[in-house]
Amino acid sequence: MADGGFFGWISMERTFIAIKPDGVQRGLVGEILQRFERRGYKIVALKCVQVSEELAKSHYADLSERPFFPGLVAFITSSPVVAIVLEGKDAVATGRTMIGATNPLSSAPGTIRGDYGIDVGRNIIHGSDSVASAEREIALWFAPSEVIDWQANQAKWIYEKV
Ligand code: D4T
Repeated sequence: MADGGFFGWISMERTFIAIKPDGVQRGLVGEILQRFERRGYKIVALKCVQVSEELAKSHYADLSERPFFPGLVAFITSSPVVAIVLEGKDAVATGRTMIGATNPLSSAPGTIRGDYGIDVGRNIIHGSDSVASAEREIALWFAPSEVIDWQANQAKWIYEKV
């Protein structure tokens, strides 16, 4: 990675973020991207995707036995998703913190779900829940050539050491 990997015990990471059909339909893409950009996270991949049933089922494979799975697959394939890879220090856990709890009604105000959502089946955005999930999801959604290594000129104004 651009900066050599580790700052003490906190690592530079990549996380997979998807703005779900409800977030795209409600015109929240710019608003959501702005939060991550302003925080200091770097966009290294971004695209609009009409999700196939195959991709939806692979992405949510861990949930295939859950009663809400058919509805979840129908929802995620119903309208375009904006798929994003963000890079930065502690991107996976901090991304989840910024997104909020799975059920928007339990999400704190100031989080994305806490500010924009109500129902769990319309919770606007997905973020990887671990570094291992992020690696799996990035590989599932993006070809290697779609994920760009680039240096942000402002990095030294975000991080003490670059
Ligand atoms: P994602 O994976 O979308 O970031 O959500 P979470 O990581 O926060 O939560 P999850 O994997 O448990 O759920 C995935 C997805 O399923 C929807 N869902 C979830 C639902 O429609 N009904 C439910 O009861 C639950 C638990 C919402 C998110």
